[in-house]
Amino acid sequence: MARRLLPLSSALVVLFLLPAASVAQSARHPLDPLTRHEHFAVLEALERAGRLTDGTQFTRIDLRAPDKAAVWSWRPGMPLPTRVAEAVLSQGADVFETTVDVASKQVLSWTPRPGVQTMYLESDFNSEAVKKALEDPRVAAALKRRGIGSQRFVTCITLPPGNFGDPRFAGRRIGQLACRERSGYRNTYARRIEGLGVVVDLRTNEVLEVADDDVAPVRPGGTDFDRGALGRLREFDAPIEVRQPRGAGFTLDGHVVTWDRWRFHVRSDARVGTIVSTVTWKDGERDRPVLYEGHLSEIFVPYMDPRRDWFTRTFIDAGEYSAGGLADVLTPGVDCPDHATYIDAMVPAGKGWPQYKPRVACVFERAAGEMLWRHGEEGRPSRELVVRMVAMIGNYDYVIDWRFQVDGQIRVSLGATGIVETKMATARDARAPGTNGPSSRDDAYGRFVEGHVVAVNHDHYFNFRLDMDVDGTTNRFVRDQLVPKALGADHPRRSVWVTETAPVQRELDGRLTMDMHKPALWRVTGSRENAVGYPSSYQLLPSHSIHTLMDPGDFARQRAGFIDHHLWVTPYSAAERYAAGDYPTLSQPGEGLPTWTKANRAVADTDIVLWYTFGMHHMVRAEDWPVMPVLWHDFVLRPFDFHDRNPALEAGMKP
Ligand SMILES: [Cu+2]
Repeated sequence: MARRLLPLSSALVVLFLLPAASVAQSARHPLDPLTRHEHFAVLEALERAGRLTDGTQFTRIDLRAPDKAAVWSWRPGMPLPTRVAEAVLSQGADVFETTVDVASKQVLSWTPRPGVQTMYLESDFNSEAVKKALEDPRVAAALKRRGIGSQRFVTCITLPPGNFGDPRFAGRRIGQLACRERSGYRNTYARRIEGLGVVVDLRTNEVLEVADDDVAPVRPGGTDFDRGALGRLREFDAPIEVRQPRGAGFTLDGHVVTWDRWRFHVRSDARVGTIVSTVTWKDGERDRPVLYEGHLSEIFVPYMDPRRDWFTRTFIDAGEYSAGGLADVLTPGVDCPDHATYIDAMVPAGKGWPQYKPRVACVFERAAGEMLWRHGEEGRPSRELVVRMVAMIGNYDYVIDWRFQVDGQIRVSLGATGIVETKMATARDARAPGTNGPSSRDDAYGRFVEGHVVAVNHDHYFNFRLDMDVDGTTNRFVRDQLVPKALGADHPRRSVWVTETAPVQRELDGRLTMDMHKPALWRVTGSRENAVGYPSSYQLLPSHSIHTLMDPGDFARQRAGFIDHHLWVTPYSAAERYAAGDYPTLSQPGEGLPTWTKANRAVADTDIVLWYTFGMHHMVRAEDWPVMPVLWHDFVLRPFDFHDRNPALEAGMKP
């Protein structure tokens, strides 16, 4: 498309001006991702140790988190801590975790993980079992009932159907078929083959179940939204140009970004996407720690339709679907502004070969004409530094922005866009003007977005892992509860509110839920004091969120048990990174945070991690179809007595 292409002359200029792609030949920082050589060293070490088989499939090859204290005390010019890689691989039904010293190419550990399943691989989505299922006479008959005589245009993939404790499926690697009939349209979400629930075993290629509930014919037509399909666009007359005539206002040195008072390391992890680490704020001559590591930890998207082919849609997206890398390749000029700088990554393909993935994150400065602060005639314009990624998971696209701000705030914005999940109406008549009466059975669990297409109700939950290190690793989590205080009967006012601040001592007390009727601030305090003697702190200012409406006994809810609370506080453990556990594919209930916190470990005056979940109930509107405008939610890490006064007071543009 013309809009995405630059004229040749400016494309050449861009090639020369942009910093080199950041898949480096050698690591320069303790947290730098594995280089191509290091990645390959893992494969060589495993081959030499006789651990590789023809059927070995890798779901992870990455740097093992180095010792945190060593990372904080590291300075440029010092030797790097020993580089150890961690890998997860499967051989048939067996799953192994292994660690490798990449310099000496020695296998350090080899650990079987019985009873777990790795994330879905390309080979699972397009498994041989799909072919077997389509050959099954029951499936052929079901397609015929839907008016599909020929299977030539039918394409199916398999999706993880969750785990509902069905003993028939215990221990198996199962998938459920999701089929569509192709046509001349690109958007096939309006061309699903509905009511057909086929469960297959992805290892044995057996067809385990064929359920044919409701027959809905695939309708002619489709709903494309590309330029060609739309024809003439609504074009704007007045261009807006964003240029940085003196070049970028930040430096990207390897993976280290320096901008204004901020300095941090950024990399793209295959499973969780962008990880920002060792985030500090320069205060005079000191770089004061704020956040050791922040990243998305898990996504959970349960659908709310009881039918056989829909109730199983309870996706634990990051842990189930990120093989090949969660972060999608960004399109310059569409996903990021023209002046953005890009970060590339290396992800393992199924066989473990390092696969280069360009533009998985972008970094840019943004000024949108807003004020940083004002009073009367005095004020300052605002700007911020954005680190962006987009996770495309099936039909949905999630934009994740880490926004570093001049006033010391880190704002994390998550935008949901893409295509909503739809099913075909089964009733004879499509929804049409004049039918605004009682709902048909077709929109009992969703809403019509066009004649025969119903978008199914669902939730989205996002958990972020925030390893806060406010002025060091010895931190407390405190709640400032706002409580009413009665004033005497002789006072003209009946009451005011006051604050009661108390630290949380143990992790079971750190499981918190937002409640507008019981307002409280959530803060992590450090060991420094500001000018008036308060402890330095950062506040987690939550986003709009939801309480789940799923029954506590629902397996799907229990497998994503992190959604039971908006916030969890745990002591730092390098092994705890994923809120729904390391292996959420077809997992058992209770993995991840519910299991770890059972020990009720102490969280006061130690190194702590916050796990914050926000979400939305999605009752789909017409405007979300055929592609959804970005819906943003954000939360803020906000300095609170970290400074002695407004840290943006003197921020201004060089003349
Ligand atoms: Cu949605």
